[in-house]
Amino acid sequence: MSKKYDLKSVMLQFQVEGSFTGGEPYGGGHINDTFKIDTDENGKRVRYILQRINHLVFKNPEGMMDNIKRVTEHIRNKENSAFKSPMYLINTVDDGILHRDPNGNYWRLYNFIEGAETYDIIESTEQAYQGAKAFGIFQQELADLPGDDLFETIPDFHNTPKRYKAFELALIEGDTARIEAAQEEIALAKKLRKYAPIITDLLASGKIPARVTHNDTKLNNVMLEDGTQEGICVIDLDTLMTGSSLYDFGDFIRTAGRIGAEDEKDLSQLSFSEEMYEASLKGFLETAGSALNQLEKDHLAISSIVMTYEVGLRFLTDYLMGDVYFKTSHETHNIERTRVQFKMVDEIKKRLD
Ligand code: ADP
Ligand code: GN1
Ligand code: MG
Repeated sequence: MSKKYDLKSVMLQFQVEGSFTGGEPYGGGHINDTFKIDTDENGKRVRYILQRINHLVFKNPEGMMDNIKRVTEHIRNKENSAFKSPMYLINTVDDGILHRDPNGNYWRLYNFIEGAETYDIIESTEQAYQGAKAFGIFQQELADLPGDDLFETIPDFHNTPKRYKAFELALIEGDTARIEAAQEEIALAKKLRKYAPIITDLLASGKIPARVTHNDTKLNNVMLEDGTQEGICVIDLDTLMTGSSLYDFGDFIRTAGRIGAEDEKDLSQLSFSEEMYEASLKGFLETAGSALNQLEKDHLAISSIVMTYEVGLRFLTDYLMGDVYFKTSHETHNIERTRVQFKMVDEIKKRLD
């Protein structure tokens, strides 16, 4: 991936003091192309995160970057922000926040959060507690974001009934061999349909409020400090927009409650951990909890099923459509991810009933 792009010349488009010494693909995100960049600033190594925005997914990169600028500045300007190492955008040489290269690619640059890691698979209840706490704080710190509503970077992102409709369309327009191969998963997607409208119905009835939410609160979108494991920075701000607390809690549990990988091939290796759930619930309630109404609290547990089901539907739809959305490493990657999500719906149900 790094060979495809001239990272050194892209870096020249940003206001960076040091000289470029190297860059390589970084992290396990499914959407953007992320690079770790090394620079030398008077003998000191300074690192950055350079990203090529996936503009097939984010069709209005300017609107999205406007959200990110507003939010990162809001948090950075808070006198008593709980985040030790906030992420911020580095300006381009012409004082913008987005560089468009001659091939039409959009690039942005962030400070590198040092002394911390993201985790694809949960390792301890402390991580679950700290991760959920960080996403809860993030929601708290954005509750007083001034100005208009954030730009909707992906319309109907967590509208699960619309995700179901997209799945139904994929059954008509998708790859016939893949539809044939995925009969079992298709049947499961249909069987679990009742979960789709739970959160959207609550929002539509006004019984739970719309809030500024992160909307992509997987475990590997929070940086946990080495040693203390404290959540020192929330990252991946592309889907920040109006949403529900239930989306954020549910998606965190989807990843932090799961023992095993998101694409584990051996389903018998997977389980749902009540300890991880309890630790996450504690972290989220201690922070975002004070703002939640009773109905939101009552639906926290089921939100983890809804969000796990939704992501399963999305992986399945992408598999049927020929892998056009999520990055995949092999032909059957999306169907393997689908199986994990649907198995986890079952596991969560068994434990939370
Ligand atoms: P995607 O939208 O593709 O998921 P992310 O913004 O989540 O991309 O970035 C992918 C990975 O890169 C993250 O999971 C994290 O490991 C790493 N990363 C992203 N931003 C930073 C940062 N500012 N500092 C350190 N690591 C980062
Ligand atoms: C994507 O970007 P990343 O890898 O953090 C996706 C999420 C899914 C997740 C599944 C913009 O998250 O919605 O839940 O994969 N992000 C986007 O792992 O679609
Ligand atoms: Mg990410």
